[in-house]
Amino acid sequence: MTRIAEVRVTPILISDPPLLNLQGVHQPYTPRTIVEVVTENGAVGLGETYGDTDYLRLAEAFGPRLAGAGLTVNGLLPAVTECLAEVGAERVDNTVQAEGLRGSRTMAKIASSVSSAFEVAIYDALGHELGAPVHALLGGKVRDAVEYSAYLFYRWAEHPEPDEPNDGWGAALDPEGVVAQAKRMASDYGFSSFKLKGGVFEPAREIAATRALAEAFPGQPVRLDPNGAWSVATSLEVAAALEGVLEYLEDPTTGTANMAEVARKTSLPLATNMCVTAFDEVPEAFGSRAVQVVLSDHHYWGGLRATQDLAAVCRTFGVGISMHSNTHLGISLAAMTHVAATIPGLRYACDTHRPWQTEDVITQPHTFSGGKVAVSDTPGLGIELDREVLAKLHDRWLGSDVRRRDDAAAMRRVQPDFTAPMFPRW
Ligand code: GKR
Ligand code: MG
Repeated sequence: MTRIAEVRVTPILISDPPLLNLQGVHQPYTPRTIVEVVTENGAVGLGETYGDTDYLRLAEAFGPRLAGAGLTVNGLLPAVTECLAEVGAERVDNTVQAEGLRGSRTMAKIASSVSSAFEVAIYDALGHELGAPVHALLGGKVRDAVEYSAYLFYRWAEHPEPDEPNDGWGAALDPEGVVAQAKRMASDYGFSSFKLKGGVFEPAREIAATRALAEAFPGQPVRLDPNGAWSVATSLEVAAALEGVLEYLEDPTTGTANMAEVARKTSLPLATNMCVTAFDEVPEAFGSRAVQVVLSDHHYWGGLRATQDLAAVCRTFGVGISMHSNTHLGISLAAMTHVAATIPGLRYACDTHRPWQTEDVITQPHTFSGGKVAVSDTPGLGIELDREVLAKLHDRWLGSDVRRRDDAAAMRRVQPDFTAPMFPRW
């Protein structure tokens, strides 16, 4: 079997619209790391992960260590973890606020997020070598298309500076704006599940927007995710107001104990991508019945096989599974689609930020039909790197000093006294 000849790690900056959340607003440009694993036969496997300095530095340090290795994913995470112990990380923090709305930022999570990019790239390369799609390497698809939800955001029309990217979607700051955004998402992409990112305005305003969505799309699933912004009491008030309206309430409050208390007192299922973000957080959360749906993210759970493992654990405990998303490009969407295609009992449409990205590093960006992405049966992930775009986005990275996602700093350009609120905000 062929071996790995070379690994390339390329930092890029991708444009991002001014989407609002609890911690501020998305920056005009956000970093991602693109990984290429090249085999001795010249097959290229692609991976994508976060681009913040700690992730990039680790990916750059680890990549060359794969030269000469086989196309195997066993042992990858321990090797990346060992490399991280050598290179270190600057921003490690066990509080749930630390990772910009993705739960805590631990050494283990930095390692698994970086390992996942190499794992995906190795699967892609292996698929090219064997002439098999990644889903087949993961055991085979159980569906031909994966359903995604419309990920709705309160947002400004534009970033503050005139020369910054403008995607033309316009502002959405009230129920009418949110419904108009949802209608465009439904007509352009065919989505029929809707998730509103909350935690931006006081709960009553977000309840009104959620109700407006439910009225505009009768019978279609609607979710609300304030990223843990509310106290237990506020969560229960919102839950009472939206019982019968929401499919699930996502991370109303912060911490497993608080989520468990809310879960005990509402009939709404609670979903999370904040209080259960790693395997060692599962026993407490499942034991206390704090969550009814885990939103997996193959980046920070450690890759595609880890996502399948998580799905098996969730199945065992009767907990639902779906997928979380952060700003990402087509390599990650391909990886999400392949792994989601292999998971039995995926009852909820997965999240994706992809419609918000106006650029991609793959030659044929995915299309959504009826809110779904077709599962590719061509070898590997079924995508090809657009080297011209990669070079352009890398040049942008070289010419900029943006080295991490910092929504609070982006918000301070407009509100100089803004600080990301401590939990709970309301
Ligand atoms: O992109 O603003 C955002 C989201 O808030 C993201 O950072 C979250 O991690 O999408 C995420 C979520 O579901 O919490
Ligand atoms: Mg969430």
